[in-house]
Amino acid sequence: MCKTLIIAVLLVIVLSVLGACASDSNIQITYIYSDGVVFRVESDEYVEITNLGDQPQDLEHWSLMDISEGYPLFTFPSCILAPGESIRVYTNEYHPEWGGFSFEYGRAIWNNSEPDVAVLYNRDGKEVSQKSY
Ligand SMILES: [Ca+2]
Repeated sequence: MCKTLIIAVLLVIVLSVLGACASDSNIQITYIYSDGVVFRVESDEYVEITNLGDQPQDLEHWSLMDISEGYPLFTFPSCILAPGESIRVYTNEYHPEWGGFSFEYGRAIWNNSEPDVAVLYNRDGKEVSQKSY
């Protein structure tokens, strides 16, 4: 009886830990629009992030960085990303229909000739997604 209960409790703990990990890894960088049309500053470049899982995820304190350069770094405010939903982090434009996120960076971020690598970190600073183009 007692043994069964302990096993049941352990099972619940293991499953919830696995569940937490799985939900993090379901948030992925799905597209990088690196070659913007806005002359020189390419403010219309963006990185698209999608929730590929079936649970909503709050991105508060998550961050996105161009690790090829080590900057810039964008840190998310509170934002619930619903299952199947995508948001974009623009270089220096605001598009409310895509969440309204921007690096507010005055120069192009994503190199057109030598592809950079974008990394998404969760609130614990752990890498959850990496993508080049
Ligand atoms: Ca570019």
